[in-house]
Amino acid sequence: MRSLRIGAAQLGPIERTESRTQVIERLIALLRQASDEGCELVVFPELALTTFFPRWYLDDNPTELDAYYETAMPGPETQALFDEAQSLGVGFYLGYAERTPQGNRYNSSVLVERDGSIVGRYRKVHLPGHEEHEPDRPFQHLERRYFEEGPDGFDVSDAFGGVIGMALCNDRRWPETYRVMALQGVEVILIGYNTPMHYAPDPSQDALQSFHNQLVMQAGAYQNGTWIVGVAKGGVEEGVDSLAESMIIAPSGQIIAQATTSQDELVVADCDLDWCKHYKETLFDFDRYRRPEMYNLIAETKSE
Ligand code: CDT
Repeated sequence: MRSLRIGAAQLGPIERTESRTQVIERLIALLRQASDEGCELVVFPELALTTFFPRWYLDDNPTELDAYYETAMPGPETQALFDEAQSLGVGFYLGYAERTPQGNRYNSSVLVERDGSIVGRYRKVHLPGHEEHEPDRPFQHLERRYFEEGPDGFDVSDAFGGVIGMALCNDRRWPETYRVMALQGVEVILIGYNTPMHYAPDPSQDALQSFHNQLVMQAGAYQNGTWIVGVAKGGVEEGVDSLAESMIIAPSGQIIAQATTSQDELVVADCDLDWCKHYKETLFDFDRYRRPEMYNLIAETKSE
């Protein structure tokens, strides 16, 4: 048994006026609680340092837009989070908006080991939403305007005594996300998300947000024999209601722990990484049963 105690550190809303320092105080409070409860790895949401700014068309306010991105990780404000985590001996996953020295903008995450070193970086592959202002929507989803598609794919890291992978929000809806990491032996996939309850292009999906969240992550876990930790920034943020329901899912596909509020909340589970073998070495023994020569279309073709 290789047991890793993981904390899913769900966040409630972050208002537009909330400073980085205020948000980081909330993250540190969750980190301390996680440490008190014996967690070795804490998972924060996507874009965890600010309000979900893609909901606004900000061309008239480039100063505000620029301020949402981190130009260094750790940077002047996030250093306090790194320092606290290192002194507690707790590692973490953190989603944030990245601006590189070359000026590229990505929706990113980092994986930080218990000694404070960054052992993984991820740039969101599947960017949802739209590029242009669509004033008829009640709110925007301008990820495709404010970020570039991540160019690096899905790597995994040998860390925390296992094989750890990262994804962000919309990635969890795509089976390829999980499978590409499973083919590299992933044992835990960390996924931060911001999912508005209202989906303007097809509101018939609104009532299904919770179901779809569970459906994709439980299927991803089971079909790939991996743990999945899905962590929300939920609740009503600047008038937009977003799904909470952060959860930790076992390789069996079962939900082992789940948040009960839409606020800052820590959900803890002991994750036996050897549980993955039950699935990877039997029903989903890839080496024995997969037929990649039958799947060429998946890698060669974008759509019908
Ligand atoms: N952040 C993110 O990727 N959210 C999307 C919202 C739906 S597309 C507008 C998601 O897949 O949950």
